[in-house]
Amino acid sequence: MTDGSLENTKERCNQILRNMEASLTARDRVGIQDFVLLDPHTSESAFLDNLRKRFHENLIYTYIGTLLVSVNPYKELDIYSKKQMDTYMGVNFFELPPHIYALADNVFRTMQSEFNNHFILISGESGAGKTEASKKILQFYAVSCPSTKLLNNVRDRLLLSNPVLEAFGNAKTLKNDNSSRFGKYMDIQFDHQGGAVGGHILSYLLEKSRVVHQNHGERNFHIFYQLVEGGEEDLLRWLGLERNCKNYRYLVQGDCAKVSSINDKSDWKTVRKALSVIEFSESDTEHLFGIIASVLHLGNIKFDVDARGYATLNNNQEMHWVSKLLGIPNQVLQQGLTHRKIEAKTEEVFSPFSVDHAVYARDALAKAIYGRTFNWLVNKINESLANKDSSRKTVIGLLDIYGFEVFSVNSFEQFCINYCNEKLQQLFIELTLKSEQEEYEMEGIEWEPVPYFNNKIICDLVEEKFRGIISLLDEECLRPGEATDITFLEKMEEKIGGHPHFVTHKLGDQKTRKTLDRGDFRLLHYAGEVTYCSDLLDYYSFPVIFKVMRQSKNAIIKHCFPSTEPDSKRRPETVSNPDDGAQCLSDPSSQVRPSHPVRCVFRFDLRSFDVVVLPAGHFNDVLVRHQVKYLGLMEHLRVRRAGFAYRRKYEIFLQRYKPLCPDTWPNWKGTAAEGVQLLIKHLGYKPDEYKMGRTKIFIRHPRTLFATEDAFQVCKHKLATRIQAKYKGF
Ligand code: AD9
Ligand code: MG
Repeated sequence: MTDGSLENTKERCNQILRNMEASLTARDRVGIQDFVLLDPHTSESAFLDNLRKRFHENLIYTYIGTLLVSVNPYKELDIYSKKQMDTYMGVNFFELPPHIYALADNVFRTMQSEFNNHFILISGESGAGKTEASKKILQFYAVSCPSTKLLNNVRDRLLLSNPVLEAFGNAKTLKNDNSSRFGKYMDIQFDHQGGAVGGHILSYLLEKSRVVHQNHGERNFHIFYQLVEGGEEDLLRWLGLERNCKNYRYLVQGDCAKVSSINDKSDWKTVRKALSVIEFSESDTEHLFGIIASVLHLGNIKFDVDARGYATLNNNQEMHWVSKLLGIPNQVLQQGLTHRKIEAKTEEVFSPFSVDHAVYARDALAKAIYGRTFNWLVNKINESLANKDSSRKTVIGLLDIYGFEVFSVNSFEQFCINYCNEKLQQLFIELTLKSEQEEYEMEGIEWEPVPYFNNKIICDLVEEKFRGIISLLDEECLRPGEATDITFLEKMEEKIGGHPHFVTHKLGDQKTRKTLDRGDFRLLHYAGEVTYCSDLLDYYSFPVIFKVMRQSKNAIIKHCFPSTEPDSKRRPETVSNPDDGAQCLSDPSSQVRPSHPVRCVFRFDLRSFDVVVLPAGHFNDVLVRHQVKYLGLMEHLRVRRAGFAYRRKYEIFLQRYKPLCPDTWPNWKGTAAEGVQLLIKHLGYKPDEYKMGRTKIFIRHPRTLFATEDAFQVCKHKLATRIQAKYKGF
């Protein structure tokens, strides 16, 4: 921590310089720790060389100014110990080698000193290390923040919310054994003293299709396997489950129920313990696991064909368990799963389903039950994290969503996930490349614009009113019975056929046609091409069976299927239906926009600290190069290198550092800008170290600011000592 002595201040500044020099001399071996220090005309290859060199020395973190780039080592490194945390606590950003703790600490101290809200945006493709990065940050705060008994309680809940959410929201995919299948925005609330006093979590679009279908080599959500593998004998008996994942259709489609990197038994214990810390009552957990088991039983329900060719259920054992666990009469459930209700003028008519329809209804129900239970779980965790004290707090927000995905078959959920990533890329561009450059222009700072690819054109393609893909999908969903995959595709071809980022078989050239089926469409995303099947229309819901759920005696199900729910027939099914897509399509980036109230209480200002994570393992050049390109890291570097590391409104800068030349102010009457000019003259800033904008001062290098900040700390310390000495006798 800053101890306030002048000698120490000098030593710290020298240390920064020594660090930088050491970094320059050792660059042949370990590369450079801040890309800004690379040669001015850095090529993409030099950029990659630097990352590779560092990676091979187990140096996974590198800065681009204040942006942290992290390369996934796929192995445990001894860099996250308590000792490491202590080393980074209270130390200026560039004083030590790059680390996620340096970033976390810097965000925390800026929040403390300026008393404003911040958010940390973590981006990168699936498996790159976003969730791990967010956990490291949370752990750092848990250890470094002031602690009392009460605060420790909050801290434990914050930490333990993770294994619970991961159990219910993560799964093994081909890219990542612990892939987040939902987007998560978490804010941590701090009081005046910097104690973590509460938190809040927002979740986005859980990938519910996974409940009923998994691709080869993938699993369902972890919790199912944890329950079957780790659940206590009594519990399993009560739930009617056998200790064998292979017996459940919803668990075996990927043919990999057992994964060497996952220990379902011990994870079960962690989740059980976490649930009790987060204050889940006995009855909550009973109902919760009742639901998980009922989903497994639902998956095993088989329909027979009756004499007329319709679906029927005969004395089905699985049905008995679903009925028991959900607390709904067997007959009512059976009726709901095998019939559609047609409301005529004066009466209700039940029309029977074919077996295909019944299977579809069963799966739709399983997805809806699981998805809504997940939302209930998040709300429940939020109740436990809620800060009861209404005094003003500051917040650090962490955004960790599922990364960009391309599979061999990409459906509606990949479409939503990749759209989310497009929106985040927009936010990233806006906060870094766009707004940074615009600010220089607005402030009248001389500036050579750096060109970059703006993916707004792709966001518009998806979300534009009346002609974006989502609008077109909504329109088709309003024509049940008439709309098909093909009519949807044709509609897209008609309305957006000329768009440079949209291709179909019909619209493509000869080469494209060879790789694109007639029923599919391709989007040229910022991160690469993805071919989607146009079965997006499949996302109809089955309101009859959903209505049946309202009769449930299971408290969670009752809560999740309220009788006040609007009739889904009267609204577009895909976008506004809470069961399919809505949350994702409500754009996570909107939560962290400066103009957007977060939970109607806080406003974020424009301070963001970003982490970019890259997948590597064996440092696959092609993979990393691709990501460096699509994440716009080279452009980011160009902007950072030419720009200024720090900027502050004149008023704020003057207010803070005024005490550094106390003799100037007593009779002084000038503008804040004039005051700052006097101040920096007094501090001896050299002309190339700063620029005066219209409303702000821009400081080129962080070390200039650190020296000023440290001098300020010395001054504060001296003042405090003087006051202490003066009042000693009282
Ligand atoms: V996804 O979009 O949710 O599919 P993430 O979140 O980007 O993805 P995740 O954080 O889950 O990826 O990391 C994937 C795996 O990489 C982890 O399970 C770890 O095995 C590994 N990993 C990631 N970061 C680190 C690290 N800093 N140190 C060691 C790491 N291993
Ligand atoms: Mg993740």
